[in-house]
Amino acid sequence: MPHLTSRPDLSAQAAAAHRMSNDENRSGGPTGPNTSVITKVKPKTKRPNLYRVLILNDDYTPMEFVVHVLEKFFQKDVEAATKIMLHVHHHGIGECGVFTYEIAETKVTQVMDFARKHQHPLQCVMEKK
Ligand code: TYC
Repeated sequence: MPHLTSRPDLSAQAAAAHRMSNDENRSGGPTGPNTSVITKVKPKTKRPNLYRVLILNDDYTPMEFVVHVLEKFFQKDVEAATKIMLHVHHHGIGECGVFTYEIAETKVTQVMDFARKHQHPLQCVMEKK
């Protein structure tokens, strides 16, 4: 239902201009300079850049170790982890997850440190999506 007011229905900007043209709403007050500022609110939510974290196949890292890595650092259950591990075993590379830059970087470091600690050559990298 249209609301009843003293002025006709104006767009938001026209309404702002109308308000600012009133003496009591001018920027300098009733005696100040007759200037108006019309601001437009712009929605500014930005989507973050996303990065894939990938593991690479090699001939030496035990399959069970890779499954363990996927469970420990990527919250995969045994079934999902095994599927990813076998994909990497057969295709050479595979995705562990997609993250913002800092999280992806942390995952890569955690996996590389863990592999090194256990003396496995497992490689983990990130790439921008
Ligand atoms: N190819 C390894 C093997 O036969 C298993 C493996 C899978 C290693 C995935 C790394 O990212 C990897 N033991």
